[in-house]
Amino acid sequence: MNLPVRCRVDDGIAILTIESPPVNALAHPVRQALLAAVVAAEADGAVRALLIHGAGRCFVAGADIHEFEAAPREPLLNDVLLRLEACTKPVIAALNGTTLGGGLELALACHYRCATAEVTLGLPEIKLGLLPGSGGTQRLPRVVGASVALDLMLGGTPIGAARAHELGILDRLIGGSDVLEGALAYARELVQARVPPRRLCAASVPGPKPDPAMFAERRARAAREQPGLLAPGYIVDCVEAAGEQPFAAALALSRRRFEECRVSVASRSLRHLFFAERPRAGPLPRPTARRVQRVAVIGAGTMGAGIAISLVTSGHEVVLIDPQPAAVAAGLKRVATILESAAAKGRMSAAEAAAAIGRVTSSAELAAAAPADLVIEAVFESMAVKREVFGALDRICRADAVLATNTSTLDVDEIAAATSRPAAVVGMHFFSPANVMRLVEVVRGAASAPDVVATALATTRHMGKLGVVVGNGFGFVGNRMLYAYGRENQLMLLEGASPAQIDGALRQFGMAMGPNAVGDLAGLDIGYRVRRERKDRPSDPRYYRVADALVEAGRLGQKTARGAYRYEAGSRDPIPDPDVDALIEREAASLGVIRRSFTGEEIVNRCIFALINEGARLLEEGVALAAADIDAIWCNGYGFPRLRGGPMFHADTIGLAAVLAGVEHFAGLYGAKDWAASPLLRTLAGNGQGFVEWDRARTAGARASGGSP
Ligand code: 3H9
Repeated sequence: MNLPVRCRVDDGIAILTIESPPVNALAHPVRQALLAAVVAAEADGAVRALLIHGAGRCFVAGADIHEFEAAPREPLLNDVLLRLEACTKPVIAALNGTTLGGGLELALACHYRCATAEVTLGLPEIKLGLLPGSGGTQRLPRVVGASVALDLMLGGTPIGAARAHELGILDRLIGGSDVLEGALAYARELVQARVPPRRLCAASVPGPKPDPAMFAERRARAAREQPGLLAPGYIVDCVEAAGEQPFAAALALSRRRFEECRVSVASRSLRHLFFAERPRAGPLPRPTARRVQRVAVIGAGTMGAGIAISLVTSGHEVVLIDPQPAAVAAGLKRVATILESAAAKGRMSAAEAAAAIGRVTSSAELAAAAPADLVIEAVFESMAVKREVFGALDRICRADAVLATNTSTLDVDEIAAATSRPAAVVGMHFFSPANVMRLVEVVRGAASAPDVVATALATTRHMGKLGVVVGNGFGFVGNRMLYAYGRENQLMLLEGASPAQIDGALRQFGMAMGPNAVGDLAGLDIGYRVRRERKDRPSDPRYYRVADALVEAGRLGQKTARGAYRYEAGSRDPIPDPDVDALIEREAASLGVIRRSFTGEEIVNRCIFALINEGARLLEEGVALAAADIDAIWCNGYGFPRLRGGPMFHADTIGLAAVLAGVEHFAGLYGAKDWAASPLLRTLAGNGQGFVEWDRARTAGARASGGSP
């Protein structure tokens, strides 16, 4: 049997190699094997020191996050680390790669630590709504002091080996890339010098100095900056306890606090998103993506320029194409201004900004797309215009080029049909501003070749973005759900809720912005135009009536200082406007809608249940491939609260039976046209299951049948 920890002895040094792909996470079998290997090496008379390292590109990337769904199984990592630290022979951690969370806690429990220069290490537990639960809150402050330890744990951002060496976390930096060779030499030095084991848990090693004012300030800041999470305040408590209580007592406190965080909804949600946001490996080997270096971006507006920025900052060469010379000039200027300002703010060096700017050229001719590996079209959202562009690209582009459209709602198959090579066409739906927003919906058309989809996905990843594969259909996943959510907003406006009341209730729920403020920010004319392009536009006269009336009154949103709110010059703060109330009342009266008052709970339930029900429909139809994909899309593109894990995970949290009851309640009040419960929602609720189980069953089923889910 292959044990996840291998041991060989090299001239008196026991080399323990943790080998548990892909990232050497400290799952139960790894903990068992590590404990056994330490005990055996200590007992082996031929061994004078132990050296622990990881196989592959990680030392250890932490505890196994999958295991946090259940109660911890012995041996607990805490106990393994205490046993390891108690070892009577020197134990050296040789960090060969990424060292995170429980991985760094393991290294801190070792008596000495060395690493190669390219290693990064940190305690990112906070990003999962957790605290370092295996001694990190106790051992790290003993090495770097309370303040730096709090910076590392509350920020969760890893640091490089050089900085860790400066801080004393690493005792030795190893030259070259082979950690083992350098670490063995270091271990022999330590053995020759007869250094004793150095234990951070020893009573002789003091915890950080008590500093009540500093801890109070950190606690207040943590509550302000990371509301809704238990972990930040608990991290401060545990580091404070490290200076006030014996090691064992403070360690026990940290363990209890870790457990409280582990079972919290916020941490469960963040862990769900951690996996939802990993690139989906799928059950089969992924088709190989084509190489993409040269990209043509068609359309030099805000979207085209934003896409170009993301491409050049990730090393691609871009030609920005627009038939209007003034638009090209403005697009190029926008690229340069944004990159220069990023350099001025210290987000990149001036040299990096200059190099990125140097990678973008421009043209007024579509023919400039001829050498491109990938073309991304970002022109006006009109089927006629897009078909014309794709027809021309078909004549111009290389046979192996990937042709992507950035449409947000139009039919990718219809666009592809304008070419003689629909297999080469795919959707890449960027979100605005494209240089900032991480999400890209990669739209798989009926004819899109697997390697074309893989190329779009790989390119988004290379751009540092999150690509989620979705099917073709009006609005794909994100915008189609937005229409259901927005529909309820619009209807409630007619029925008597004000824009500020609806936005306030949804912000209180955790949405980054309310739908009315979002509409004003994006421009109400955009949705207006899209609704007119929509083939299956509902015939209901109330459908987006308020938004249409605002546009028809010239209230396009922030850009005209008037939309669902009004705006003072130079300010983005929405101010409720009695003119809007009057406009809505007029529209309601003309449609015969009776107005009434709303509670915040009713507002939230109508919008969020509509969202969940539509999400379930998208799963049934196969437009969304997984509930986790929907969650990744809504948390990254639409400001859904991460601490609720996305709409589908939130549905699981409140229970699908309760969601179904809510949907049926609204169906009774407002009719089945908008509120017919999704059959999938009904089935899962009936079986007492959630969307997480549905995802799991689909993945397992696909694996068994050798297909993709
Ligand atoms: C912790 O340690 C708590 C302790 O304080 C206390 C315990 C009591 N577990 O991201 P990638 C999987 S909390 C399980 O695509 P990359 C990942 O799902 C933990 N699985 O690669 C993916 O699987 P698949 C603190 C994990 O090169 C595969 O590995 N640690 C874990 O872009 C490859 O991942 C963290 O928060 C894990 N810990 O990035 C670190 N990590 O192939 C979390 C990864 O099936 N991990 N997987 O889709 C990361 O930040 C990145 O994965 C890493 C590699 C930088 C390591």
